[in-house]
Amino acid sequence: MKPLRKVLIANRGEIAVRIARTLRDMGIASVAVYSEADRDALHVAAADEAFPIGPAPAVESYLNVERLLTVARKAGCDALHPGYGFLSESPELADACAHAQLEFIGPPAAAMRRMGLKVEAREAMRDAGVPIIPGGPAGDLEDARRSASAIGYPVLLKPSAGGGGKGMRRVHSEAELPEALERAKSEARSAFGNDAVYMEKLLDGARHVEVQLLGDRHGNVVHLYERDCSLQRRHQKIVEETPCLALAPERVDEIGRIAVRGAQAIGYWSAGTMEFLLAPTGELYFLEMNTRLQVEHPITEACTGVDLVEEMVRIACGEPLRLSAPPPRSGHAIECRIYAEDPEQGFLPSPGRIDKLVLPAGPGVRNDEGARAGQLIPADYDPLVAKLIVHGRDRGQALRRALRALSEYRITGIATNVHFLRRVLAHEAFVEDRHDTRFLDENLADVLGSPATPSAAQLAALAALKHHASQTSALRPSGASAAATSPWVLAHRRSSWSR
Ligand code: MV4
Repeated sequence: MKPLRKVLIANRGEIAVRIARTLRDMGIASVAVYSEADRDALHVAAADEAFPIGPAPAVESYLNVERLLTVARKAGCDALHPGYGFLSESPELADACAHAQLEFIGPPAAAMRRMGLKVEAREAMRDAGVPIIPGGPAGDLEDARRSASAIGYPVLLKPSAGGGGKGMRRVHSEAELPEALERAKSEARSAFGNDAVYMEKLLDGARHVEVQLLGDRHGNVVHLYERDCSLQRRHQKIVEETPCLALAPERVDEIGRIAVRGAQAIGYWSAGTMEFLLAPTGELYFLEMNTRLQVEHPITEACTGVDLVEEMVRIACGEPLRLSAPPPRSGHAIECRIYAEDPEQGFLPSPGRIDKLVLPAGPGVRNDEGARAGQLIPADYDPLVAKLIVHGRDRGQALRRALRALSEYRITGIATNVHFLRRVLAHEAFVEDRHDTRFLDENLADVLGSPATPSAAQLAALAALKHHASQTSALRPSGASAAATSPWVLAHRRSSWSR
């Protein structure tokens, strides 16, 4: 167990800044890398040293394993943290680090390989007793027909090498199958360089619930509860929260135990996330496993007090987990992703130089920002500028703090989605916790036209959310909608009764 002295951060933006902060907390030196587009970036200033790695296009810089390893050698690093995105789920990078005598601050390459192939991942999880969505092969039309008649329409064709929702295709009847299969294969080929697809039963109206895992190199795995990431737009997460109020506490224990069992079955270590679909019927099914630190990890940190990056570093050093069971958690946390994009123009990315940048502060507010005033937001990368993480004693307080914090941002020079986020959080479907994964895509016009400041009635409802929300999750049957017991609805009823 040798302590680390210097870590290469193989990433950029807010996650590189966030990793640098924990390394400094731990007394470990940090080394940033930057492309030509990122010379004045905040992550360069946040690290102790910084080295250029090439031109703006990611393939010539942040995705270039050789250049990263050259910098690591030159700077005398003894470990590498990949962050998320870029090379974070590349088993080749993990192998290359091993060859270069660099600790990879992430999971074993074999687990990354296995979870990257979706059919293999399904089989491994099924064998471990993790519930998977009914499905089957769809290698050719014959296979696909047979699978579909076994599981029943509607079905979903999914790319075997993909993930994250890209290239999925719904099929409602056998008549649609031949064309859908051809299209799914050609999309898979162009998106992932591999035309293999498989089939699953289509589950509609589901919520996206994921479980945070931590494992060490000695076979111990614990979970740190769930996150609800149902609020998405075109497979891009926008708002995440924990706990998931649609899951009663005993279901949280159940899904946590299932996720731990799945991770142990593949010899997992480091931080990882198991994604599940929570069907309207209350059934939970494995979707995929993300073998990296996730964008939304800070909400788990807010409720558990665990620094996940610190734990990843200790695990990479070979230390045993400090937790033998999930730690106690408290309150409710919400994350909002601040993007450089213009919701009024179809969410067109809005790169450019940030002129003014004022971040929110005050009770329960954490900023994980990736930029500062005067900095260029390059067009070459993901337009995530910052993350707002709020924590409150319950969902009502967290939601009120999120709305207050969003109103404190002053960002000029680029367009952002801050105002859109206020509309989303103030929308009654979100306040009442009635949204599913299709909510934004199906109600975008409504959300774009709705007020960004809650009405007097909604404010009263938000005040009434108080302790109520965390209690209803225990009382409500699993999977049942919150609407009937929603404090927002109750507040309305109360006010009309009292008149
Ligand atoms: C599904 C599904 C419905 N039925 N699979 C999208 C991302 C990828 N991880 C899997 N995804 C889905 N798989 C079956 N059989 C619906 C989705 C889905 C989704 C899942 C999680 C979060 C947001 C989503 C948005 C649209 C569709």
